[in-house]
Amino acid sequence: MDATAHSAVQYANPNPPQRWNRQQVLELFQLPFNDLLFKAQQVHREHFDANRVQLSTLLSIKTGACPEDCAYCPQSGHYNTELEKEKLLPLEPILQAAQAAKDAGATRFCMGAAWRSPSDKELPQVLATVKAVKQLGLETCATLGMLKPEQAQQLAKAGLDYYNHNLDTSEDYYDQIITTRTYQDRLDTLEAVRDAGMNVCCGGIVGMGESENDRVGLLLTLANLPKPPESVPINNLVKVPGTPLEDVDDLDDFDFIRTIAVARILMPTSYVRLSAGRHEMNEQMQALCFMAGANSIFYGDELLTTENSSCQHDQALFQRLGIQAEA
Ligand code: SAM
Ligand code: DTB
Ligand code: SF4
Repeated sequence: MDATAHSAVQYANPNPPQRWNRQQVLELFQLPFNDLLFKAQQVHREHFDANRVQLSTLLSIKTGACPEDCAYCPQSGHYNTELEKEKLLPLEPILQAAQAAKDAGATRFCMGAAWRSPSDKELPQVLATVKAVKQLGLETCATLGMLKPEQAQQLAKAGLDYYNHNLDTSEDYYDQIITTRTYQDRLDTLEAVRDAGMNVCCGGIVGMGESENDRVGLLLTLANLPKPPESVPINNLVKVPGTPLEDVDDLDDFDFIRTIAVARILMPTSYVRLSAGRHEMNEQMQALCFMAGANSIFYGDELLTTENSSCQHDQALFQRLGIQAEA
C-alpha cells in the first residue's frame, strides 16, 4: 500500500488512538529520507508549535548497585563500571537540584532510582519528595523500576505527573539485553501507571546492535499500547566502559533520525524526546532530529550518571535555531 495515502487518512482523525501494523511501520522506515522527514514535519505541525521544545531535567536520586542486568546500564551491579554508588538521597539536595532546574528553565523534574522496584521501606520517602518537588511549581516524573498497582496509586496520589518506564527495545531483541525481568513485566507496570491515572513516559534505546525490524517492533508496540505514551524518550545508547554493550557498533545517524521521524508519525500527539546520546551528537544532527519531530530534551549537564550536552550549549543551539523552550 502507498504509505502516504494510508497515513493521510489516519492523520485526519488522530482520536481514537491509531492502530498500526508492522508493514505500515516498515514502509515508513524505508521511505526516502526526505519524504520521511517531510511527512514527520507535517504531522508535527498539525499538533505542535514546530519551534518549541519541552525541557525535562534528570536527577539520579539513588545510584548504582542495581540488581537488574540491563546490558546498556552503567548502574547495574552485574558490571564493573567504576560508578560511585549512592543511597537514596535525602529531601534537601533533591529540592535544591529541582529548584536549580526550574531556575534554568526546565518545566519537569525527573527522579531516577537504580532499583528493580521501590521497596515498601523507601517508597514513603519518595512520596514525600514528589510532593515537595511539585510544590516548587514543577511537573514531576519518576523512574523507579517496576511498580505494583498499589504503588502506582500511591505515587499518583502524591502528585506524580509522569512515570517513566521504557520498553527499551523490541520484544524479539529483549532477551539479548535484559534477563532479570520480562517484557510482560514492563507492560504490566505501564498498565499499573495508566490505571492509576498518571501520564506515561515510555520509549527505548537504539544503537544496541538491534536490527531495523527491532526498531519497527519497538515503535509499533509503543504506538499500539492501549493509549500511546504522552512522552516517548528515544535514547541513543551511551556506551559505558564495563557494560556488555561498550563496543557495539554505532547506529547510522540517519537511522537514528528515521527512528525519531517514525515515532513522530506513529504517535502524533505525544512528545518525542531526543534523549540520551545528545552529548555525542553535533548540532546539525540534533537540528535534524527536531526537524523529524523531536520536541523535548533532557536538559542539564548530566543525565543520570553520564554527561549530557551542557545547558549553555543547548541555549546557544536553541538561539541559533530559533527554538523556544516551553514555559
Ligand atoms: N531502574 C529503573 C528502570 O530501569 O526502570 C529506572 C532508571 S533506568 C536508568 C531508566 C532508563 O534509562 C532505562 O530504561 C534506559 O532506557 C535508559 N538508559 C540507561 N542506561 C542508558 C544508556 N547507557 N544509554 C541510553 N539509555 C540508557
Ligand atoms: C530515559 O529514557 N532516559 C533517561 C531517563 N529516561 C531516566 C536516562 C538516560 C540514562 C543514560 C545513562 C546514564 O546517564 O546513566
Ligand atoms: Fe537497574 Fe534501571 Fe539500570 Fe536496568 S536500567 S540496571 S533496572 S537502573
